[in-house]
Amino acid sequence: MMRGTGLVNRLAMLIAAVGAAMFPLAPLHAEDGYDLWLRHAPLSAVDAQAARPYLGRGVQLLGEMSPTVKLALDELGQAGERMTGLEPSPHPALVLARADRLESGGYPSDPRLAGAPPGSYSIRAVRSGRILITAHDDLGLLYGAFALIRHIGVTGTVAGVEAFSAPAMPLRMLNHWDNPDGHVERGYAGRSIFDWWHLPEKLDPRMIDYARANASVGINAVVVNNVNARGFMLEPRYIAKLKRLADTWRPYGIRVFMSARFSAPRDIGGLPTADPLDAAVAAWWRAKADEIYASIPDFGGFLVKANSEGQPGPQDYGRSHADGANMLAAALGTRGTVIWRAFVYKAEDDTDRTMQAYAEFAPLDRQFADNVILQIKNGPLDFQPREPFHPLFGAMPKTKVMLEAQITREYLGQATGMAYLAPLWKEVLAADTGRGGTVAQIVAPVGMAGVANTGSDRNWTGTHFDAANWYAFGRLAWNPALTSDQIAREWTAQTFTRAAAPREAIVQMMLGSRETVVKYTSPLGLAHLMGTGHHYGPAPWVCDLERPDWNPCYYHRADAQGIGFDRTTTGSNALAQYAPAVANQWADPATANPRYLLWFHHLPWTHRMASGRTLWDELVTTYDQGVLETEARAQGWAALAPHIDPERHAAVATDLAIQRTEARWWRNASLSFWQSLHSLPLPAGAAPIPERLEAYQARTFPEAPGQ
Ligand code: GCV
Repeated sequence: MMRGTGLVNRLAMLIAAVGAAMFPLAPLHAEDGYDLWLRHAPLSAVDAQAARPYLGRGVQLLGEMSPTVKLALDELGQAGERMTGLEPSPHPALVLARADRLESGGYPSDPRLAGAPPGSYSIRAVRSGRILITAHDDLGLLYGAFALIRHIGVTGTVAGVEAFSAPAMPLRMLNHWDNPDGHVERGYAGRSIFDWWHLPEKLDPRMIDYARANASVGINAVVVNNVNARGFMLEPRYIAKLKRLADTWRPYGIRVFMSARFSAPRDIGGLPTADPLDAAVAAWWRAKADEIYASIPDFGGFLVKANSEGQPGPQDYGRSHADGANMLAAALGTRGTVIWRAFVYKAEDDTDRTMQAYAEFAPLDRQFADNVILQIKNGPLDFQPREPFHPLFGAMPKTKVMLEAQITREYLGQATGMAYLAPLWKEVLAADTGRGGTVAQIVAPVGMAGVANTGSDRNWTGTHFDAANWYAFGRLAWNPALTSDQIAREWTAQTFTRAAAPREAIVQMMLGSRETVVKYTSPLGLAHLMGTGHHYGPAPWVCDLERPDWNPCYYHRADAQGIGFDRTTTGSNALAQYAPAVANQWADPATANPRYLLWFHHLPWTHRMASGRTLWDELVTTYDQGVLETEARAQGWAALAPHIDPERHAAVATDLAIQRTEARWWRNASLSFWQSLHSLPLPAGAAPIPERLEAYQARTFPEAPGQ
């Protein structure tokens, strides 16, 4: 029998603790998840009385009423009604004050606000039990209101609410891979939330709830369409649709951006070329930008995927990425920003795919215009369950760079089970590049983008727990120093329960959940082992796709003797793209962190690991731990039934049961394939593989979503 992992043991203890905890006092009714973390669950009678003066509609305002301030007041009103269930207090004690109006109310200024970035706010306790929310701008007041609501929502009380908070990054952005026909590329939560067909006349109320959710965690920019863009979305009818969204979201502090297809001047402009150095092309983009700004004065700019996976780009005309980006940047001028993606790799280039973006872009440092941002995925491959950080971070000190993370779980189980991604993003943000700071420090002057996981499903994200990833993305973009635990605790208290024992049990389940997925899909630094096209399920055997670097076998390089991609000096030498101090940490398989072992090294199956096991036995053990952890999580959740409303409890139980099945499938199919190469036996005590390899290979999923 497998021994329980630390996580499994912790979960077992928590199950026992939850079982012993008191049953909730209030009856739990079915909830569908639509309200996300903004459901404002009722406070206890005592807490409601205490919170009443600080929530509700009687807030004192020092400053002009504006659409954004009105939203802040409405949010406080709504939160007050739902959390306290009481009429507004006859003695309200909350003051919302623009910093320039504090004096008129006789309140002291807050020096921390001087020079603070837009959206910053302070919350202070002032005379006679009052709470004062101050900001330089209206958006700061809205963010401050959400912060107060969050604090009460999480803790049940206003005590300890004092805070000063400033966003760490100016751009906190969602990238939607939503197509105009409603299909979402890599979307697992139904159809697109954007109803392009009925816009601009008809506005789905979801567009308001979406903006509320974003603003509540500080997200301030949205790219509404897929980076695999359609040219026609730049036509006037789409600009009118976009304007409706921009007008709706403006009071929430959200700027709209569009993905632009580089060949648009040809596709819809009637020009024979899209060459960025062609004067007519530049003029076309300039006119297009003018047209957009005439409708949307605060339009954010264009996101561009160029010369990547078949998308058009400047290289089609022998020009560089900088030529392409700068031409678009000139069209926008000081009005907006071009966000240019660094996700490029070529079929005809047989260099290690993970090295191509660095090779392409690092020499272009200094060549990009001021209003160009290079958007770099967290790792050099493609949003795998685990990758080392992208070597471009820190390698382009003269270029504005931002981080691109994926909230939708393309490679982490899609919308089944649980995979809380804050630990993944924290791992990248905290990585020391050895070239001027951590990834967080390098991107902080610019920002972070997350590929959205929203869809038309009633709960927005397919599974209830995927909403935690949306929430965590926003919170980390606001403050990358927050810990994964803190964020999970906040989200859980607001989404499920404030009661300590069940809340902690849920937090523990969340914290290890991404690692569990790593263990049963891509242990010890393996990557890109998933099914072709839909990227669902295991397919390490695939080796016949037209492009070598689309094949799992390209990445694992397994044969009878060993497994892993040699990226040291004896192999592709991708290590050389990192700062020497970083490369040195990973260069020696004996000392490299096992989490990146097979990413950087090709090793014999018999390689002795630090644990004393052979590499093969270690792989089996890790897959098995992953399986065991999915089982422990399902059991842990079952024990929470008394504390969670039945509708959401049942939905999550189903998700976790699916994940348990998928974990076994990944384990069995992968081990079966590795074993077919080397014929080594499973270590003693490991469960036999129930089916033949051919049976796993024969599974097909033409209906899998998100392709
Ligand atoms: C939008 C991966 C995904 C593609 C995605 C691409 C990208 O390859 O599978 O669906 O395309 O990344 O980030 O551009």
